[in-house]
Amino acid sequence: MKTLTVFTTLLAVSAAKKCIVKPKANANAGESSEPDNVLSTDEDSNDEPSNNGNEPTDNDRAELVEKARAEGKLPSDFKWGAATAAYQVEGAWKEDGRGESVWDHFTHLYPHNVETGRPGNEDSISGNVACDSYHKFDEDIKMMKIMKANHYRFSISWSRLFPDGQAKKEEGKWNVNEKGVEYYNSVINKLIENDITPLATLYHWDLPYALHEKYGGWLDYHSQYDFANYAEFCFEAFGDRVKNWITINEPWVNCVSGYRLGPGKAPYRCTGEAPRKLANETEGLDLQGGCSYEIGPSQYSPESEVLEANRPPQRLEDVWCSHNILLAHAQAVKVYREKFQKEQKGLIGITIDGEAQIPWIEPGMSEEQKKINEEYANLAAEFRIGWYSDPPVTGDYPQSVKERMGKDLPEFTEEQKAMLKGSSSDFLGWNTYTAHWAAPVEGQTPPTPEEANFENSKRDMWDDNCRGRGDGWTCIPPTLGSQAGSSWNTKYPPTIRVGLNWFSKRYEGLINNGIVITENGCAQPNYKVSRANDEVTKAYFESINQPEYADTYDEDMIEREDNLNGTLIHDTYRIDWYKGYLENLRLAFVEDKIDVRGYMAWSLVDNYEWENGYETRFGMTYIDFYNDPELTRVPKDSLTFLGEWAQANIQDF
Ligand code: GBH
Repeated sequence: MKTLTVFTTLLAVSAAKKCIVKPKANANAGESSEPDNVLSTDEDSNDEPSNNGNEPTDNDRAELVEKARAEGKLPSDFKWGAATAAYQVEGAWKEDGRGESVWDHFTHLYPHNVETGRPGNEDSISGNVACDSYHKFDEDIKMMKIMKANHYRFSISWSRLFPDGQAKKEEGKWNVNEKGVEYYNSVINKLIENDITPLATLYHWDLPYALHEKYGGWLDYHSQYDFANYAEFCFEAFGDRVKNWITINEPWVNCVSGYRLGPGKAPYRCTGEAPRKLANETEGLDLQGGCSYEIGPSQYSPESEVLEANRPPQRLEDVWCSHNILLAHAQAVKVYREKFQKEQKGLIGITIDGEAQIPWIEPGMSEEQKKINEEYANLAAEFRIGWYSDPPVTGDYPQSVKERMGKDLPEFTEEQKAMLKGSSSDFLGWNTYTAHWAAPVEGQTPPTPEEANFENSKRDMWDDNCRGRGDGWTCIPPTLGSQAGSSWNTKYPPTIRVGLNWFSKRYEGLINNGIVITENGCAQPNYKVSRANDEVTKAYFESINQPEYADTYDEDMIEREDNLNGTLIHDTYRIDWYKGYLENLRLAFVEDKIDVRGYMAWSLVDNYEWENGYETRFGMTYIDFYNDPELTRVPKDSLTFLGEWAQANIQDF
């Protein structure tokens, strides 16, 4: 509680504040939901679907919310479940006509970019097999039951449906891979048979490789149209049963990790300062790991500037990728709104990531300095989060981002702004894990309009927990919270409450069906993560009277791959994580009156953790990827814990 008082000034949130959202009925599995104001732009207001009489009215829901708050619980229509993503769990990478995605292509081409692989074993560095959910989905459902999930968030693999990425409908028939359609139909139908509502993500980073080769993927303006066509197919084929759609998962990660920071995420473009020093930084293909120079003919912009194939990474690729992917999101929503939503009555939105920004504090710091840091925390949040969440809500980038980026920031046309505006007004998905410190960089001034560009845009602010190092990498201590099992994955439970307040205040009245936490979770601390900072972190938190956030742990918390009787199954650190985050979520709903409608734990099962491979385990279910050909699902203690938590904290559960 002590810590939270520090944030309240920043947030300026009063408990009595009106929530951003109008109430709505939740979709039950397989039933159609009646979204509130799904077509909320002014021109569209006539098209608003009418309540068919079977759904609770606004008043009913207001009552239900009030009752839940009075009892200190989440409301009975709360979306409760777990999340996964196609490439991380499905496997079957070349079965039944699936096309290659950028992840298949680049992990195979650059196996050294993935940790913990077994030399010579391609499956150990890729999602070739992963959890084999393609064949073992029934086993996954059993795990959902243990946590009492009423929702399941999964993603659809674009290249499983359209191997070359290009969906076309000719004479009423789509050029789709029917086997892929069969698979997703069976996933959706099984969920519904089990009273679990499907929450489908259309894109979780697995771009069809053919589109990368054709025009450089997200670097090209045309990607938005290919995405919208693919989305249209999905709405048409699955929308009778899927009533909750997420267009894009984490545009920041897809674009910044994929095209700038590299070689973290496919397609491993490295246009900025690379985190790991690479053997070959400037030219040619480096098969020992490193940046990819492989790219097809590409166009950056509508002006169709044709760029040469195999060109070295260019400055601002991440910025253009972000621009195009936000447009892709909006195009897909446009298709849904115009052709499907009225009849199908589902909800659609984007899922963004981003660390809530916590104003840096020091013992003895003046009130004035605290205020300055609070302001910088908001500025940093506008860069880290608002850059991606503003366009789909308000229709444009934040003013601060425009001013500081200058000409380096692409502009949306008026038409695009209109299309973007409200494109995530049904709900906003937020993946939350960690928080970052924020403060000004000492001695630096904000860039003047003449100096405004990408490089200068953040020079006077920490937008990371890495003091003065920009949006970078391994953090200089003290980290914000205890170190979980991935370099960036620190445990700081208040982040979820701080972030929910930030969104709620910023988008007041603009989001009709609340915020859904579409991911939250941790990797059990493991041998790959250095705990060198722990003492420094501990001393720091003690100095500011918040020792609980240092949360140092002993060796027995560290996961050992060879000890099945240890934390691999008895994952107390993860249980603690969920306890802390869920309590903060509950308080955000009950006390701050934030309209938060769902929580999806990441992840249902241990899975392919991208460049971190298989020994960074985020699952609530254990799988022995290397020794067990059956890939048996073994529930961890946290899975049962979550079921119990839901029972105790969600109304009428
Ligand atoms: C999610 O993203 C993904 O959606 C999911 O697929 C993944 O398995 C899961 O997390 C666990 O990793 O590079 O220091 O600037 C995680 C959100 C946000 C975490 C960006 C890493 C980068 C920190 N990510 N963050 S840094």
